Parts: sequence; C-alpha cells; structure tokens
Amino acid sequence: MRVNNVKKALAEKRPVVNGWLAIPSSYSAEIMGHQGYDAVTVDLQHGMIDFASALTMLQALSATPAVPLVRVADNTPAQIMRVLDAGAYGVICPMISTPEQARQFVSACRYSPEGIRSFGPARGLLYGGADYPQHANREILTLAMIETREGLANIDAILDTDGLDGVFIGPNDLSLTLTGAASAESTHPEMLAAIEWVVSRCREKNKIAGIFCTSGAAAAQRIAEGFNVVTPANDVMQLGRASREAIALARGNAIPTPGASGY
Ligand code: 3PY
Ligand code: MG
Repeated sequence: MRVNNVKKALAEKRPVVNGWLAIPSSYSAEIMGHQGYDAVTVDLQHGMIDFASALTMLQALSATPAVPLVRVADNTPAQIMRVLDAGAYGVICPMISTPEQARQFVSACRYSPEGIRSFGPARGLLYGGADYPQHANREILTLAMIETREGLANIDAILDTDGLDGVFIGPNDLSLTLTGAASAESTHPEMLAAIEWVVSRCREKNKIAGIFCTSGAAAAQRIAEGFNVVTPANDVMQLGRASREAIALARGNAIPTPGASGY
C-alpha cells in the first residue's frame, strides 16, 4: 500500500503543513496539491463542496505529491466510510467532545476487527494499491477536532482512544465557546491556556496536535508552540487576500489587513 507520507513525517517528528480547500473545484485542488503542502484537506463541513465535487478533488490531489485528507461535515459513519472509499488518506472529524464520539469516529475509519468500516475500498485500491485492504487500518490518519468546552475537559480520555492519531483544534469554534467570539488567533487568556493545555496533553501522550491558522506566519508560531500539523489558511482566504493585495498595489494603496477570522 502507498505509504501515508503525513503519518511518516509525524513519526519522524517533522511538522506537517496542510492546505485546506473550501472551493468546489478539481482544478484549484490540483493547483494547491502542487504548491508544496505535505497534505491538502477537502473541507466538507464549511467548504461549498458536495460529494461529487469531493470525488473529483480527491482524484486531482492524487496526481500531486500532497496527501489527500477530508474534513467531514460531522461524525456520521456512512459519510466517513464514503470519503475513505473515495480515496481520502485521513479524516478530520469536527466537534468531538466525548471519548464515545472519538471511538465512534475511529471505528468508522477501521476495518474489522478494529472497527466497523464496511468493505468496498473503491478508490482506496486505485490510490493506495491492491493491498489497501490489508494495511488501511495502519495508514489512514484519524484526527478528532477539539472545538468545545466539553472536548477540552475530556481531552485525556479522547487522546486515549485506541487508533486515534491525535487532535486538531478548531480555534474559531473553541474560542466561540470559551470567550464568546470566534477568532482563529485569539489572545484571550482562556484560549491561550486551552491551546497550551492541549499541546501539553498531546506531547505527554505522544499524540498529534494540529490546528487551523489564518496565515503562514501564524502557522510558524503554532509549530514553535509544539503543534505537529498546521493549516496556514484556506484557499478562500488566500485567494481573497492575494486579490486585495494585487488591487492595493495596482492602485498604490496600503495593503489591507485581514479580519480576525482570517478572511
Ligand atoms: C474552527 O476554527 O472552528 C475550524 O473548524 C477551522 O476550520
Ligand atoms: Mg470549527
């Protein structure tokens, strides 16, 4: 089976830079996949992407060096199994708040006897290779999103889930619940403490800590703080910002700074 280069990098303690796709286009997926990201995630939760588009985006990513990942819309086994069959090499699952939810998530990603994934590997075979069924349980990356107060309180039990590779902080949702305002780069003391706490629990338990960021500079800061997987903004933020910068430069104006959410 094709090696999951994200898992390999993480095992070798190399940080992973992960692109993020919200635009439903195989062409923009292909462009992003060729830019040097270790992985690129197709976002089915907040991206404007249906399953038919996700399939063509995963096909496009397959022709690039980036490992294709999917952020599913929710913790529904059927959807998780479907994106894996479509060739996702890892799943990021939003809103995991309890160890039971984490177990359900991981179980949907694993074939028996480790889980309940139904057999029909489809594109898994095309992208992963003929021996995909024998090794998929080992190669598929599983990251549970921590974005609620309850998830934070249950972080130890969530990290102890068998087969869970680690967690991925959704800083907008987490700061919304902790501070009342969504902000990916919040400096509210409760958010700073929460982020430090998650990183330290991951380090202690030898699990991956990932986080969504609004820029490359913010992502570098997160790596310095101990995160192993960072997303330096999504395609929409990057497209909007690059356009605003080009327009400002063309007009001789100052380059506008993005808002707190990164858009
Ligand atoms: C969040 O910040 O809540 C996310 O889910 C990132 O996309
Ligand atoms: Mg979120």
